[in-house]
Amino acid sequence: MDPAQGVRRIPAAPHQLTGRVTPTAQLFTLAHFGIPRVDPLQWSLTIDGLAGPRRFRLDELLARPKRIVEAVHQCAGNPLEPAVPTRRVANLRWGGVDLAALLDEAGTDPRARFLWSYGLDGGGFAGTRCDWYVKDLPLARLAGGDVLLAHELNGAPLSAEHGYPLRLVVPGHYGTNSVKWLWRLRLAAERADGPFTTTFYNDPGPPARRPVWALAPEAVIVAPAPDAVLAVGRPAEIRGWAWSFGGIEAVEVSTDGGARFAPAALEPRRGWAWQGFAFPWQPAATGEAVLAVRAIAADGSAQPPQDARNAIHRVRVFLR
Ligand SMILES: Nc1nc2c(c(=O)[nH]1)N[C@H]1C(S)=C(S)[C@@H](COP(=O)(O)O)O[C@H]1N2
Ligand SMILES: [Mo]
Repeated sequence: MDPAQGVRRIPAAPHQLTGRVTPTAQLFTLAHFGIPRVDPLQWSLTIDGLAGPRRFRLDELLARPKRIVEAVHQCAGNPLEPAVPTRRVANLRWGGVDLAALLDEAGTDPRARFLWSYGLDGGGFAGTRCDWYVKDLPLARLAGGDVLLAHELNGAPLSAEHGYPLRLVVPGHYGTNSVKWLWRLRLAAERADGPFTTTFYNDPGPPARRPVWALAPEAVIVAPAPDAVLAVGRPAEIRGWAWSFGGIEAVEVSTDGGARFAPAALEPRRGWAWQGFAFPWQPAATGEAVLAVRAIAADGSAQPPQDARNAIHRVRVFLR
């Protein structure tokens, strides 16, 4: 593994996410144990447990129909600090094999309820040890469509840091679930029992601990940038992106630090992609202003003001 320790590269802040599809150069790289270098001829994917068993070589998977899915990709943040917002997010175009179709062919046992996915990486993390990075997923999400075994990112072959030769992509779920350097899929009746499903990546109750799966409603301000200087009396626009597992129904913007909010114009939901919002604004007085934005999901859930992964994003600007 290269290097033999975790990797955390965050090349873009929210105000740099100007493109609808995030260029790969702006995409963060996160790896708990380092980056495995894989020889494609030695590599294969095993499907077992309550399915198969089947084994696929890389050339067999690459020969299958390629599905393209545009989806938000968001890191849940440090699993030791689940309430800290990090706003590591991107909107990407993945290309790969439709996993539900592949499993149908492999044949699955009706008792199966969870998909366990294994990465080639493992080691020590925060007082725990594991042979492999293992995550799990309820099969109900698989039935929801578009879960991929991805071998392309933004139209190019996956690079080593993003999971070459194959990674899971679970649109609508936090990035931690999209296992890179995938080598095994196991179907089981119960949840996986490794540290990354039982110890880390669970949000506290009440009522019960919840696995960090579905994306909570969230929005980021792209423009104006932090500490931008805007001219009083000149039209400006506050814009950015909003997303959640089930899509966003409304975005509200505040220009007084979150005291009062007003509705922004919002693009309709398109698959698993993020939705653009825009809010025209004409600053009226000189000084400072704190802009804030909150997204409201279709089920009515909204963003907490603070102390949460998806806390409201605020940006300070100067008015002259
Ligand atoms: N095998 C493996 N897969 C992994 C990880 C990892 O450490 N090992 N990190 C996860 C986390 S926490 C995130 S946020 C995403 C990051 O994907 P990216 O580096 O391609 O942006 O990969 C996920 N998949
Ligand atoms: Mo992450």
